[in-house]
Amino acid sequence: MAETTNTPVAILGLGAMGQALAATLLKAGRTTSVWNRTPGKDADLVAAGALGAATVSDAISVGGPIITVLFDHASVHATLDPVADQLAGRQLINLTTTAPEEARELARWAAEHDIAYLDGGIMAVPPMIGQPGASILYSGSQTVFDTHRETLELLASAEYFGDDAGFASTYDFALLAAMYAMFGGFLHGAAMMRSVGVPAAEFAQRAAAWLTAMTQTLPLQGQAIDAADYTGVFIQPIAFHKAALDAINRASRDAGVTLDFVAPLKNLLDRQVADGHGPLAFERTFEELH
Ligand code: FVH
Repeated sequence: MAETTNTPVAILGLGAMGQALAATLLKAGRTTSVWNRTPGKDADLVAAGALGAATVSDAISVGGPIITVLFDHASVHATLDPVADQLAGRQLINLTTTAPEEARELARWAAEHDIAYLDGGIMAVPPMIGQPGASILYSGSQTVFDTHRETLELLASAEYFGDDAGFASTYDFALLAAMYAMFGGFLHGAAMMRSVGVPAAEFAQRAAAWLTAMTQTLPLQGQAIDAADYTGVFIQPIAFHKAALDAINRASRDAGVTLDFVAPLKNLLDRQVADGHGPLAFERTFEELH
């Protein structure tokens, strides 16, 4: 049965993200109970109408879905294990960042305790919650997702990816891996530009425009990878990129910048050229990653 606008929500964990989630629910007029391990973090939320709870038991006694937004997998168990019996028959939505196998373990633990489990990967930072652009990826119990979809949409756009509780987390980490590689490349570029007196903030403007333009090629890259067809060289072949990475390495050394970010990619390209894949498209590098 779908929830009503009167369905209460319990938020366990009032770090930066938990506070943003709770504040957004309160703004939407939802009854929200809140708990945090260290007392005192609920002051602003209580002033805004939240039900401050001194214990996890008190927080979940309000009814409705329980949202955990804690530091890590271990802190979810530390918080929920002592109240597992009280959670029987309830619906748990875990927005704590957990590795896929940890999410699957939590789903098994939940099933053993008759708890319906939905896992979520938050693709947003706290100020984005409740704003356009924020998204949360979900997998696990479809019943929980369908029942509380309206509430979840208050927080961020909500998308469901099936009953494998580890799927959303895999997607989350795959997107983060792409993001971190990009951020690392940006830091490397900023270090190179500092050697010629350009401030990082100035470089950032140009890098943002360049990277935005380059991301337009991603759909084509995805198609090449899925087809495992690396003969249509729509950007440049591996040999071209190897030469570019060699030059970037030399330029970086000359600028006194370490090769920590660029060396792994250069090594992958070197290996492929040595193995005779130089004429193939850059995307063939994907095949080296398994
Ligand atoms: N903040 C962000 O930008 C990211 C965006 C993507 C998703 N993440 C994940 O969300 C989880 C919570 O993140 P957060 O930003 O709220 O994190 P903190 O501000 O560090 O707050 C952590 C809360 O966890 C509580 N906690 C820690 N250990 C335990 C424990 N053993 N038992 C019970 N609670 C615990 C901590 O409580 P306290 O230190 O105040 O007592 C905070 O409430 C996280 O998975 C991100 O990866 C956010």
